Amino acid sequence: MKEYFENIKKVEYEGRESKNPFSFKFYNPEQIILGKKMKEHLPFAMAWWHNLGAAGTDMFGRDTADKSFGEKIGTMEHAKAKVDAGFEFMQKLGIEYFCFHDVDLVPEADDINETNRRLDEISDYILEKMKLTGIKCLWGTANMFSNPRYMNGAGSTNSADVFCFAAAQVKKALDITVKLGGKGYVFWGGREGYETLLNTDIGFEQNNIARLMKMAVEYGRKIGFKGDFYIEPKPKEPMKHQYDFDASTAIGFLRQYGLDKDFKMNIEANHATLAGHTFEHELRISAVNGMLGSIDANQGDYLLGWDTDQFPSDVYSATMCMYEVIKAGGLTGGFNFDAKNRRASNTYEDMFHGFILGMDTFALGLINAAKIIEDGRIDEFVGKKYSSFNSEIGKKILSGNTTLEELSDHACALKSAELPGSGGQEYLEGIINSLFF
Ligand code: XUL
Ligand code: CO
Repeated sequence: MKEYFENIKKVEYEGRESKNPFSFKFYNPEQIILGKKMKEHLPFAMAWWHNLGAAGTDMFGRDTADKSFGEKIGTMEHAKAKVDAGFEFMQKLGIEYFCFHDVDLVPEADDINETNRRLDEISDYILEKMKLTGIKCLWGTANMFSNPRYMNGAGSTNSADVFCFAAAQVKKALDITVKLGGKGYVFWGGREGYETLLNTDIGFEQNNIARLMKMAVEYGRKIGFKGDFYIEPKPKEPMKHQYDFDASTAIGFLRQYGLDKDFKMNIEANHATLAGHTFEHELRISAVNGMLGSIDANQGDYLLGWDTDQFPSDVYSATMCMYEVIKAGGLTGGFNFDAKNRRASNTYEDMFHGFILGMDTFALGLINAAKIIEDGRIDEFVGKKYSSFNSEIGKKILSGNTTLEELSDHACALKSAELPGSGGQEYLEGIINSLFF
């Protein structure tokens, strides 16, 4: 069997003092944190599209990296070489999951019947590799944004025929996801939105998106899909306005159409920041609604206004993420590195550096989040902050066993209210720093 990354051996944990660039400094899969192995806290996944596909093309220039893996791009030989290279890559890093779009796996043909045939062929091949290696599928999805037919949307398109193509792609992507034992199925509405209201019927479009999702749930359950459907919110890009703007919007949409029992959120860090939120805000909103499913782990650049999909290096952000995940009792999904190397990081070695950086960043995030939880002062502060609701009147409010009149009488008897107590932000931020450094 051909070895693609022959200069790189299996990447092992060597500790923070190690100068070996192909070692983990913090990710120690077997290390126990809060009673669980690090690798159980952190089910990492490789995104097929970025790692095996993206080769550095941007709006101003063509590929800088070679992702041909020795075959002609656009052929089934190349599709198979990607499988071989991808599994070697995951094995060398100890990554146990992958995520895919349908057309990441095979070149799309002009005739959808031929694309579907190719998907059958490649998924047989992938299944063999999965059996040999124990590597699993985290989630699958259909790319309903690249093909020009989706220029006016997929579920939100104005064309009934195009809507059927979207349905056909979802059906096939579900077939393949189930065949590969995927834990989840993602809807990311890249073109489900609008550029101008002058040509858009929002109500019509949203009803149709919900119809497509409903049929996906019905079909998925019929063919034995037991996992979660996910919406991956994003406010914009490629569209000016996307309907799944953020977690709150997406959750409201799911509830409106009765889809909330089958769907959860797949929260992507860089999408959160594009929506004007922190990553942890989106995670918290999902968690309090019982819909925190999976994570696309990456980061943006605060000086740029688009989705840069960088490998996570911000330990503070990763810590806040892991704090939310642990508090929520873990994910049903995992941590998919929806991240790509910078255009100038164009070597095979850089592919490994990206993942080593991301995995070490999340390991540090996990270690730090455990420190915050074990320390207990943040929890204690928050507990005290709301403690007035343990009083007689507070308990009445919480139980719903009161009226506006009674509460008004309470206020009038007090005549004026004391200030509700310091928010203590600087004190709490100081605790975080003292735990980290
Ligand atoms: C795009 C994005 C997608 C989804 C899957 O911003 O994040 O790759 O993760 O379609
Ligand atoms: Co994503």
